Amino acid sequence: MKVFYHADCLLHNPPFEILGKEVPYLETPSRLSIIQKALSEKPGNFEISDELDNNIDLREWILKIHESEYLDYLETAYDTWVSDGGDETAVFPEAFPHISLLPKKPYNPRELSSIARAGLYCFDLSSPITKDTYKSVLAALRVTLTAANEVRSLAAGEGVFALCRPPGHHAMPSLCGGYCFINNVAVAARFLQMATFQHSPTKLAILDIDYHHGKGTQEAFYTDSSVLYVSLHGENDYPCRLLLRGTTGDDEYCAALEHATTTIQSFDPAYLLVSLGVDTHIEDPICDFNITIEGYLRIGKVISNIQKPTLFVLEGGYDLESIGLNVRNVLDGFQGKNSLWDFFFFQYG
Ligand code: SP5
Ligand code: ZN
Repeated sequence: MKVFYHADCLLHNPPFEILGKEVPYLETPSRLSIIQKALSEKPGNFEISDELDNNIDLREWILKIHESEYLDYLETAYDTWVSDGGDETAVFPEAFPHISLLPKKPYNPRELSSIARAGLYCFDLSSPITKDTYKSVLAALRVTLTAANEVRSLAAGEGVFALCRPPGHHAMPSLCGGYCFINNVAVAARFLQMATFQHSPTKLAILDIDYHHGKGTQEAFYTDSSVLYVSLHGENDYPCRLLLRGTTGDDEYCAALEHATTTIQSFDPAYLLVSLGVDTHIEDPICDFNITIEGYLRIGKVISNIQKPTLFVLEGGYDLESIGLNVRNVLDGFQGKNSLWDFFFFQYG
């Protein structure tokens, strides 16, 4: 399987976030390096490339999902913040301007103070903007769209992986949050539809297996019957939707996933996009599911039953001990390569 990756995705590195208290930033660059290392241990299964398609006009495609005012904010937020006297570490919201606090008349958002803007375009305290954040955000999208270009030449049941960060599925037209800034998968879906089939938007399915609900992705396509969004996520958890209970383990999860794959098969999309989060793992520091390392092999196998050209894009997953194997196992399970056997032969063969 081809894997696209770029070192600029490592640049976004805020020192902390606030989850009730100040904690080290969970969505850390080492997530990517660890996954890259795990994939490169299997050179026969994964071909990693950092040669990205520099001809893609990212702005053009971002604007299919996001507001230009918001893109303008992401690009200028850090410099404005610092020149207004803000801390050089990162743009960090300290006030969230509720609609009742905003001017009644039409106003130019650029005229708001940088503190007001930081809270206007962000919904939590997990998504600070550092000097290099915008560069990483663009790199993540370029990795994703380069991989999307590749998916067009794949056969049914083959896949390509966009190994990138920051993730995207929480990002809304004018809002960052949940470690997300630009909705990589949503932009890729529009890119695939419009660049491939300019005249008749072809059906696509997005399967979101991150622990969290990808509200940004869901809303982008809620009224669009050409894109089916299916998400398996934890109930009563951030940002609160329901499906699977907190104790969900491999069996229960795979049963629900099989249900999802049946729905997708009957929709019969041209391509499948997978929001690949492994924060469903039993040791994940912020999530409650109990998926095991071996469970991810099964998950990959179930996804392969959909038998479509498939674009995997990285979302969450915060247990640094297991993240490499978890991601590799989904992709190996999808490719019909059983890492358990490899492991066995490595240990005892
Ligand atoms: C892409 C992605 O996975 N973003 C997730 C962002 C989650 N941030 C909020 C974490 C809140 C943690 N609350 C712990 C509740 C445990 N049940
Ligand atoms: Zn998540």
